[in-house]
Amino acid sequence: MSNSTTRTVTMAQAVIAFLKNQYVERDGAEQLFFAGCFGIFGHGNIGGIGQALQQMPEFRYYQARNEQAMVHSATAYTKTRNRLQTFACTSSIGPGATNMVTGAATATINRLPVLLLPGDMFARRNVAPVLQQLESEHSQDISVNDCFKPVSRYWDRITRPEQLLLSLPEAMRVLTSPAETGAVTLALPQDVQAEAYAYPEVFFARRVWHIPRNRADRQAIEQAATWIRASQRPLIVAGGGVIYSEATDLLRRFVEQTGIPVGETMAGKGSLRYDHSLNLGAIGATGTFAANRVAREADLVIGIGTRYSDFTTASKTAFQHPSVRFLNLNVAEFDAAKHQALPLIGDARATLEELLTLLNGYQVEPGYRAQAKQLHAAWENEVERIYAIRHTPLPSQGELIGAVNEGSSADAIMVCAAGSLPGDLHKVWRARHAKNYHMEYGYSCMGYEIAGGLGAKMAAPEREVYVMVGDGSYLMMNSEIVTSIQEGYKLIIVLFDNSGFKSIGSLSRSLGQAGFGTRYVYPSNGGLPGDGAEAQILPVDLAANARSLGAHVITCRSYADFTNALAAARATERTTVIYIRNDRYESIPGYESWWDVPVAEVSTMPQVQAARMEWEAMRARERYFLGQSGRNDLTSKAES
Ligand SMILES: Cc1ncc(C[n+]2csc(CCOP(=O)(O)OP(=O)(O)O)c2C)c(N)n1
Ligand SMILES: [Mg+2]
Repeated sequence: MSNSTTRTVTMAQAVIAFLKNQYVERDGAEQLFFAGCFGIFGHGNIGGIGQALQQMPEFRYYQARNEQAMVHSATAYTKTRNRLQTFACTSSIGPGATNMVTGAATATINRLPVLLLPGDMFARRNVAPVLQQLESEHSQDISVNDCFKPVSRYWDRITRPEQLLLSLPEAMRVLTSPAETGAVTLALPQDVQAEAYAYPEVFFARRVWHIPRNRADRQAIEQAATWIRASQRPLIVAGGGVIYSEATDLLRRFVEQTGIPVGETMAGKGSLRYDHSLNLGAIGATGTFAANRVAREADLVIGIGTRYSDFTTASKTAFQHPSVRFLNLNVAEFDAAKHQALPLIGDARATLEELLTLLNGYQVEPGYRAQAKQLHAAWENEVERIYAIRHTPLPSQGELIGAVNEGSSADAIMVCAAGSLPGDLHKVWRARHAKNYHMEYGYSCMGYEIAGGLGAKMAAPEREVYVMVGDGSYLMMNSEIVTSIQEGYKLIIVLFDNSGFKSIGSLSRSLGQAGFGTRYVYPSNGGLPGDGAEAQILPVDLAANARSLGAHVITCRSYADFTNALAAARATERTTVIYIRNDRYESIPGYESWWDVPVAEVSTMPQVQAARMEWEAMRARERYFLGQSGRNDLTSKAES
């Protein structure tokens, strides 16, 4: 094809024509990168992207109810597909666009690729201010879409049609980069979307983007092997990167050959089956006593595909060995370098493989391996205990989680994001495969649950998807129940109603604040009652709400009702909401860990003063890891 052949199309038509021909390839397997486009039309995109989607129905358009929700669906879709496929999301200008900002942050924080196409103000400006345009006195080059800059890994505004020739390839580079990926935002002025331009035909040719498995620096890998051999108590912290890189089988081999036990982060849970004898389960603030005890004494922490959030490090209190060192394997240099680690910058699977051959013949001390196995077994007993609680009159959240775990098929996906459920699920959910535990806990965004469940189901229609959601999150965003029914993607939504925030209620008590502002109850004596006070709960009927949106609803009153409902939901074709009230106070405890949430330094409330004293004691355990970094260690080796 000669470079001089052109195709005259609108800018918006060019966007869709380009996107529909983008493919990715990893390990020789090729696939389309975009599964289609979610969108809500308004004057900012209807005549542009809307018209282009209508003209090119092979790039499937999906109608969403809420722009934030559609970005969550795209995010969950790509998480389920290990970042090898995603969606574009189109919005109008103004509120439709800014509704996507929270979705963009969720995607970027979780390192998940989504392409956002918000409409923007007129580039030609003569009719400004248009409906929903934010004006500024000091610049005509500002719009609400500038809000996407900090939450996007790549951001551009297309003020001339030909800018696409440079912007779309950049967008693809970032979306398909294992290290840089996240939300990509191309703001599309509504007039320019409809403008025609003679694009070079070659621009629309099929492109296949190779997803690399970069290998870490050889010298660093050799040093890593030396560090592991020198360690007495090494511990692997498995993060989401293990799963995205499809390194789970290799991780199992690595663990079995070396005997090094594993703790799992929120995104990494499922890296190893729950019943593997060297899986210590969840690590950190919401961790198990098994992982947290081993972490406390570990002299070498091997972080694989983790960004070490404060939940993982228990706000820097998890690792207390005086000379603990970190060895981080990560595609992103930024994450690999954390805690002054010896950085292995590369793909988890490729690099672990290389490291494993260097560890031939190496095993941890038998006593250490035995201790890890014993802790694993003790933890399994604790999970059994929690699953067997039969709390009355209202069931406990732990026993209901057990019922879902045991009542769902082994290949199902469980989706969750915020509230008290993530902490409880992190501890006691038994993950049977790498996709079993789908937790959005980078942003812990209330509202992700149902929208995310839809995305997960679209990515894996052959699996049952269980959305676990609290009443607070449900109230914030339940709209995509409608989309699930429109498109025929069945969800099983398990709705736990505890009349407010169980999570923040318990956090509030731990700060000496008695649950203030965390219950869904009527005001009394001129304010909202906290815990303990007599209160009348609000007459909200969430089961009726779900029914009104078209879901099949099963209301449960007891544990027995609940297990029956789970069986009935599996036999149903339609999106089903299982509604149950559960106890606000009966909680799964913390296990020898901590999360730093500041307590008021001075207060007139005695309980707050007491909480502050406890906080100060824990705060003193927070560590800096400031020693010689692993990278410095490599240079001294070269010199000697
Ligand atoms: C969008 C958003 N707003 C606020 C928060 C802070 N927050 C975390 S959990 C929570 C309460 C969640 O309530 P619910 O869904 O009923 O779950 P429960 O705590 O009762 O288990 C709040 C307000 C958040 N994570 N996300
Ligand atoms: Mg609640």
